[in-house]
Amino acid sequence: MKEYTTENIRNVVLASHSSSGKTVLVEAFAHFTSVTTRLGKIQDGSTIADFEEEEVRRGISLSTAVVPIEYKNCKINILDTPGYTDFVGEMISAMRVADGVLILVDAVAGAEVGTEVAINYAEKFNLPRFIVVNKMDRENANFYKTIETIAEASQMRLINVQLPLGEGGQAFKGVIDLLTMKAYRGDGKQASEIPAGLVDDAETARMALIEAAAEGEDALLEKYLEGAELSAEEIARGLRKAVQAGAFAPVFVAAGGAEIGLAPLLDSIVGLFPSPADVPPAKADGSNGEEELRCSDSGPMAAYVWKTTADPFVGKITYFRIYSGVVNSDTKVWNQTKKTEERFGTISLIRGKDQIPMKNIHSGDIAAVPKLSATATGDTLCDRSHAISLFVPDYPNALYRVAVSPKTQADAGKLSPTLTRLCEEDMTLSWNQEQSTNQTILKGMGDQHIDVAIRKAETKFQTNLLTIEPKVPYLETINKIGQAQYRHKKQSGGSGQFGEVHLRVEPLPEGDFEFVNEVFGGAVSSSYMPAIEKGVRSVMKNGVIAGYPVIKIKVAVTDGKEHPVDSKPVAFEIAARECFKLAFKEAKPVLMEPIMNVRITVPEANMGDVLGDLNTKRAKVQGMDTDHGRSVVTAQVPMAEMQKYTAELRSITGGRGIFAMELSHYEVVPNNVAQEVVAARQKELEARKEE
Ligand SMILES: Nc1nc2c(ncn2[C@@H]2O[C@H](COP(=O)(O)OP(=O)(O)OP(=O)(O)O)[C@@H](O)[C@H]2O)c(=O)[nH]1
Ligand SMILES: [Mg+2]
Repeated sequence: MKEYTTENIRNVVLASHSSSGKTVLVEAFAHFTSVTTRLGKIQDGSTIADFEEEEVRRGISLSTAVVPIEYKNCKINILDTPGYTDFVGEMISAMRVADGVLILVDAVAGAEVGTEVAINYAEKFNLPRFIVVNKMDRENANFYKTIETIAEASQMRLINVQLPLGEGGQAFKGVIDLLTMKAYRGDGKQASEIPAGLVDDAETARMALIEAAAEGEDALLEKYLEGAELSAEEIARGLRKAVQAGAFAPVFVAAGGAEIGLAPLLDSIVGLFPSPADVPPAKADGSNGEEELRCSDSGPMAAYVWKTTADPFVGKITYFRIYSGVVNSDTKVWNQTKKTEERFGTISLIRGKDQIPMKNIHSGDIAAVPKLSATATGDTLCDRSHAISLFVPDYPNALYRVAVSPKTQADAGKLSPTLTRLCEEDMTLSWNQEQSTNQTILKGMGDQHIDVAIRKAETKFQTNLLTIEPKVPYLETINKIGQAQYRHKKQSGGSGQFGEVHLRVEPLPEGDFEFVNEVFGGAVSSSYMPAIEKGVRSVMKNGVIAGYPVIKIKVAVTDGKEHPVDSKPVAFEIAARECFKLAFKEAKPVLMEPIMNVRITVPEANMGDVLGDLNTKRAKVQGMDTDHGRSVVTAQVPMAEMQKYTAELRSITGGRGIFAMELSHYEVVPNNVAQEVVAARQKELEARKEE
């Protein structure tokens, strides 16, 4: 591919509800612009964008693919994002580096949850956006009804730039372009006259388009209001400005799968969307505060890493977008986030799974480089002598948790490196070792997200993992004072063991653990105290009543006995362990559970159901509010009740609800619940014994 400079680049994201035809539309663009000689199909797993094994298997996109195409002396970098909500992190990363968004809407289904999500993020990132009413060749496709659903689902102003030439099945022949007032049949290479029956509709729609275009520039609006006619050039200019300012979203018509409407849509992508040189300068943190980076080859080098892939065969690939300056192959680049130098080998443009090696990449372009050692998604790469940081967007908190364990011994050693590499690829996936439950926790956006990660571990990294619902990290403590004594004695044959310990345990409201020696008159030498403390601590770690760590306790050694020959530290350690268990059981032990602060945001219509559901969850509702027309509930809910909430809220709200959650504090578990937890622990211990 030839080198394209800033003015001739367009970075465009395709975003929508799953199955609106993004991947197929990219395929159609690629075919139309002669990247391929055959149109790939989702059903055959032969598209450029869905090349990963899991994408082919499931028939949906799971990560963002970059497909650059060349059209009318421009390079359009198309970023095909997944529409399924679990993978929204991919869409966020793609929008972070795009200059325009195409929001596709299925012409039969109309606006769906994913449409709203895509529109909301496009607004958040302040990106100019097109609406594409797609799949117009489906039976029952309905252009005007689809537009109505979009208008209902968002506050966005919509202006038709095209009208369909027929709709539904074979009847959909092409598009009428209101700018040129021509009809474009099929892929749209050739223009023809608008059929007589549709001229009136087209004239009316064009009036609205001209009025909207006039708003793009004060001088044009004045001229328009004075009743003067705007030239074609003026209309195009006004429209371009209004779209780039985000004043409204122009509406287009297409059927990617039938390769209809491609040329007029590409013309508008090139003509209406900004090049990287046209967008406001990127803001960056420099050594002297905030800096503005104009996108130009002559500026200081600055690039943002928006995607990383880890593959055992290809190795690591780092995708970046340049915000200023140029990037050349075989150079050294400074990673300001990690404060380290990285060696760039051959840089490539990426098209699906293919790499196209390039010598230079110009300002504003998107490219990739293999085998960087320290760089991760979200990092800024720049010139060491002009160090700056570009912003990292907010990603939603991943609240769906599973506990993972290796399937076999061979998998055990690969567990942590595999999870680390999977999480490196994905800003919404993370893992940690939960100390209190001794489980490895994998956190993601939902069951599909976790499922894909587990499959990738298996196919890409040959690590087989099992998943179960994670244990709630309960804690054990006591409510009153308890005392006990225990003698450990083994004096038959060989060297003997002897140690006797008396302990008192007390609740410790402030602080987690205190250990004191109250032995009077030397019944137990102080040299045995460390062994006694060790014994106590080992039991505290594993719990007494239900296997959870013990906290908020004071332990006093009050008395004991030792033997001049047979006493040794290990004997006191064993005695202390047993004694502590007895004293603990005497002291009215209780379980403590984590209580979460939860904030749930849902459409007003779902509020009743959400509250009803919270009622069954031991929740304490703390407030209700509205925010941008949506209802917000804040509540404190035990973590044990929130384990499956990602899926539950999705089903209550049809995917329109979101929630955030963080640990507030620990509280005593009510008796009936505690009994169940203790019983589960007993069962687990018995099962372990049988093994
Ligand atoms: N009739 C018709 N079907 C289409 C068209 N475009 C796509 N499809 C079909 O719709 C399904 C989904 O298409 P995709 O391109 O995978 O949709 P997507 O938006 O990429 O979906 P996600 O990757 O899940 O977000 C596939 O079965 C396609 O064959 C179209 O223009 N007309
Ligand atoms: Mg797709």
